[in-house]
Amino acid sequence: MEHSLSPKDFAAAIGVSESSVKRWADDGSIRVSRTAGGHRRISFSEAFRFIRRSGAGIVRPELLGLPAAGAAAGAGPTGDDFIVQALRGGDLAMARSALAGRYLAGASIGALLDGPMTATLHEVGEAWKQGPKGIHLEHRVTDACLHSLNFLRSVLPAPAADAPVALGCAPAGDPYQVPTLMAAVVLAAEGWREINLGPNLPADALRSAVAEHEPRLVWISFTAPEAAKHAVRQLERVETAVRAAGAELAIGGRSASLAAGPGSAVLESMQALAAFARGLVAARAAARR
Ligand code: B12
Repeated sequence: MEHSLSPKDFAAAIGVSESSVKRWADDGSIRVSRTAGGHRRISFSEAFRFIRRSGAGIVRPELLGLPAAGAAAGAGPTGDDFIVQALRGGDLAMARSALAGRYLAGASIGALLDGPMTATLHEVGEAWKQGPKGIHLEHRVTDACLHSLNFLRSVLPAPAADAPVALGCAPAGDPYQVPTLMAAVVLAAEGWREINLGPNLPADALRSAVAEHEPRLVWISFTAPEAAKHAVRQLERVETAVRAAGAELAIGGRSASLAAGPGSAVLESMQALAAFARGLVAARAAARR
């Protein structure tokens, strides 16, 4: 079940009176649901949407699932460094809190993922060469990234009923979980209904998902070089299925150029993916006018 707050706790979280929150609920500024007993409840995702939109301050972040020290440090002037340290130390609560604190203070999800989260993973990728300690660090940091990404994903606003669908994966033989989940979170933040099929997805399974869900956008993230080279043979058929569904294909990742054919564009970053997705939405809106 989704986490939710009473008006009293939400008021305490942002340092306003409970009656203000009830007034905002009644005039529609905050969407509430009702318990069986008729009491108002505010979902975490609605609380996050309201705070980010209104610029409300956060007085008691722990009520939003964010340890106070992390939320404040993440939003402060050395926020990037704090996020890197929390992820590197495998401190799940601090990491999610620092990232969410920055997001609530107005940072874009794409910038946070391309910035401190990717920087941490790249740095850890060098530590791996130093032996078992580096390898265990690699696994621990991956877990902290997955935890933080799933937390952000759970507090983003639910997509609109008519939101476009995006689906994506990493290809067969590619075990990398983080970049494809990043793509899902970025697209969710853009208002898309995202379906992340995760790592190691056979091309046939991707084609079947495209036929079933009729997405507007399909992403594939390539990290493992061998898997990317193997995917070259499959990608053409995937592209045909994607175009037949009226969708666009967005590919990226450090080995994407090994998989890309002459006709496929490689996007460099999560911020580029967000811009691409916005472009598709704008093009559709223009076509309807
Ligand atoms: C975590 C990790 C692992 C974990 C993965 C765990 C998991 N469950 O996900 C495990 C332990 C499995 C692993 C295994 C291996 N790994 Co490894 N791994 C990493 C590490 C540290 C992080 C990978 C990651 O998640 N990166 C985060 C992503 C977000 O960063 P990014 O790829 O740069 O993505 C950015 C852009 O490319 C773009 N992007 C990415 N995808 C997409 C998709 C779309 C649609 C778009 C638009 C954009 C986009 O946006 C991102 C953000 O800016 C990297 C280091 C690194 N430099 O990435 C090494 C790294 C990839 N691994 C490497 C190696 C050598 C291995 C192993 C061979 C040995 C080992 N380390 O144990 C095995 C091989 C596994 C295999 N079958 O291929 C090398 C690869 C070198 C090469 N030849 O390419 C790296 C680079 C480390 C290094 N510096 O040597 N690894």
